[in-house]
Amino acid sequence: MIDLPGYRELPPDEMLQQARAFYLHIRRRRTVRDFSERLVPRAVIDECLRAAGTAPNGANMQPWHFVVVSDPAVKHAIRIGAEREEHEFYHGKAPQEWLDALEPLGTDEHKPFLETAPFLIVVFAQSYGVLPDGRRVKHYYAQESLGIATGFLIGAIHAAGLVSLTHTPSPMGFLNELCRRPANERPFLILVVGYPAQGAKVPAITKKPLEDIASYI
Ligand code: IYR
Repeated sequence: MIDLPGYRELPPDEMLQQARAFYLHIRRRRTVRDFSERLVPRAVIDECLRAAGTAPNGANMQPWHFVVVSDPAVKHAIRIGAEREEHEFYHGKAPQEWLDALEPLGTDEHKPFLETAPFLIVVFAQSYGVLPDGRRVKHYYAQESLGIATGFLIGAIHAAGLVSLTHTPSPMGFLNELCRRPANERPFLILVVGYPAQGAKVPAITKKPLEDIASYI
């Protein structure tokens, strides 16, 4: 055990100020579907991924791998694979109730952003680890861990002044081959990252108020 590194207690007024400032910062984040082609420095993505890698996770197994795709040929192949799945989803697989729920978001099977945006971060969850000698290492709470790490990643991208879109084509099996990832890894989601297109529009949606999402007992 070591001393808690870098911990700094805040006086109550500063604590409230910081909590409020973070809320005001994070509530400006919006999921964007209209991306610019503008390039983003790779060093920025590196820092965002480092932030994601600090996330709390099951037994500190860090059961994740992030594949950053900028190669236009791979992005194109991902778009083709995703649009094929999405076509099925929007034309038969999805129940009407689900399609109705998506209506306000204006989504459809066309995913041009998978090619327009400079970076796609394909997030993989490792269901188990593999030692150099081939033995398997058990991973715990991989889904929860990945959710938290992806949250950190989305927050870091927002803090860097970029926008992102969580895209979850399903099934996503084709991503293992395209991203050259092994069988112990499952695609968790694709994070589309870049600048918003000029005049990018987002749906007029709101978040639930505090009283509706939390209670104190
Ligand atoms: N994966 C589909 C459908 C979709 C599902 C949910 I839940 C969303 O919040 C948004 C979209 C698509 O990407 O279009």
